[in-house]
Amino acid sequence: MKHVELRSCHVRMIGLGAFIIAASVCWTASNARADVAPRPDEAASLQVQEDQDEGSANASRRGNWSDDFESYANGSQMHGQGGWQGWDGSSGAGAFVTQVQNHTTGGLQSVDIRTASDLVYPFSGHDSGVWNLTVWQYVPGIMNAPNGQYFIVQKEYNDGGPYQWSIQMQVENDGTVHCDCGAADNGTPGVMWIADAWNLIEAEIDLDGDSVTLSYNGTVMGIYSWTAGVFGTDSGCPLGGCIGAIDLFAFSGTSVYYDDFELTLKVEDVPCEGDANGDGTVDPLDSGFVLARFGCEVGVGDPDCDAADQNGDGEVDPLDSGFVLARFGPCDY
Ligand SMILES: [Ca+2]
Ligand SMILES: [Ca+2]
Ligand SMILES: [Ca+2]
Repeated sequence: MKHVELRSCHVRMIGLGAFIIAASVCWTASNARADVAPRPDEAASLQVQEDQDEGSANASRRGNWSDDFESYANGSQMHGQGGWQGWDGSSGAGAFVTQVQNHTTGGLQSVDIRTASDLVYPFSGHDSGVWNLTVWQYVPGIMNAPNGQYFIVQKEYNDGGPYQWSIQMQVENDGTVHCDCGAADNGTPGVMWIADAWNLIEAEIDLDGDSVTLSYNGTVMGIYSWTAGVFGTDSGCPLGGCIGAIDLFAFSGTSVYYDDFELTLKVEDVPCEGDANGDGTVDPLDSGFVLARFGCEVGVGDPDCDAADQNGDGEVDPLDSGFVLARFGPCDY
């Protein structure tokens, strides 16, 4: 179990929802558990492909998601659709479905991020594993965004806060994309965006190893700590990190389009079957661990009892002893 505890402060101008503040920003990262409220809109669209593994202790680690904007009415407001919302729940910070651009094979639509847009997709339950996030971003050559257009992933997002930014990329009028990779304005050289074309943003987010690798059109722009992130308030997540929300922030710029979001679990932290005590080997100690917990109540907050239910049937009994016995040997991690 990893423990991370860091603290740092920055003073800078930051985009915060639909306005700018000069802020002295301090953050503390730790592996203290946060109570991240489930968000009722997560399964609201057919485009949301939840891949829950029912009955598994790892169910919350799953939650693959994609959105190609094809299931919404052309011209409709994304606030309140498909799990999307304006920043802090404000409909005024929403964005509209458009057929001006599309990336989806056989599709017609994307989302138009412009002027007041500050469109958020909150997640929940992404608290471990390695995740790939990809999205295509169309930048018109005539884009005019004097303060940049922002692609953001929040490690923490809650309406009204607290928030924490772990990815922030700025598309600039001068033809470059910059990132706050690991720190605000850390001087990372920008890469060129391709005008009047779809540009690929990729992030590999390793919640177990606490790192993120951020790329633009295949060029790695930064590899840095996910929990240290960029700036904001960290109220903690299990196992060193979580994925809070995507945020598409126009900052008063003209249109930039996004399409074909995909968030996919790449590596799951698969537990070793039979290793009830978690020491990396399945042996008589595990048999004893299970035996000592025969009859305990599973699923009420006792992690040792839950671990003793090795076959996942909700009881700790001789079937679990047999399950362990059949797997004696080293774990094959
Ligand atoms: Ca599309
Ligand atoms: Ca063991
Ligand atoms: Ca059992």
